[in-house]
Amino acid sequence: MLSKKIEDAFNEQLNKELFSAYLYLSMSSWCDSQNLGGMAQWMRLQAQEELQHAMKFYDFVLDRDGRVSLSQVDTPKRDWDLPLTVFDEAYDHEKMITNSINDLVNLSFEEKDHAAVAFLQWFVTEQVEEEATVQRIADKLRMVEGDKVATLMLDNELSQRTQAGDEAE
Ligand code: OFO
Repeated sequence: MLSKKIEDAFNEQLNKELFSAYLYLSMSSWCDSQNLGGMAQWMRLQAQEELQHAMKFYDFVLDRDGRVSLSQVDTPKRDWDLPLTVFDEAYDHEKMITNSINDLVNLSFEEKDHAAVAFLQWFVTEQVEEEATVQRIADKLRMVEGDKVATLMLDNELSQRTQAGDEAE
């Protein structure tokens, strides 16, 4: 059984993961509008991965005999000036999510909820990967800034992503 505090915090995180999916889908549609199909594909798969994260929280709350409580998902931004801005903002977003996961771990320790602590370890590790991956792409975009051919080559590289799964880049 979940404490009320843990139940509320996990439901809040479920909402944040759904917002992440919304944000990345919006970023995908913007990339598509700029004819950057590889980046659009990468972001679309990232959105799907965020839905998988949301469902992990959903299932955990149900498995612990808690109540899932869905709340309104914020409207994501829809326009950016450059692909670099998109990935820089994705990186900032992931840092915010990492802080949020760390807060959940702290709360789970306070509540002495060992199952929650164990569950969250997957997310602690996942966030290292989430930040590193998106930061690497942003750094490459910074290197090629203004070079259209190099940007298209990077776009092509990102089109190689085929999975939304946890092991996909
Ligand atoms: Fe769910 O990791 Fe990104 O936001």
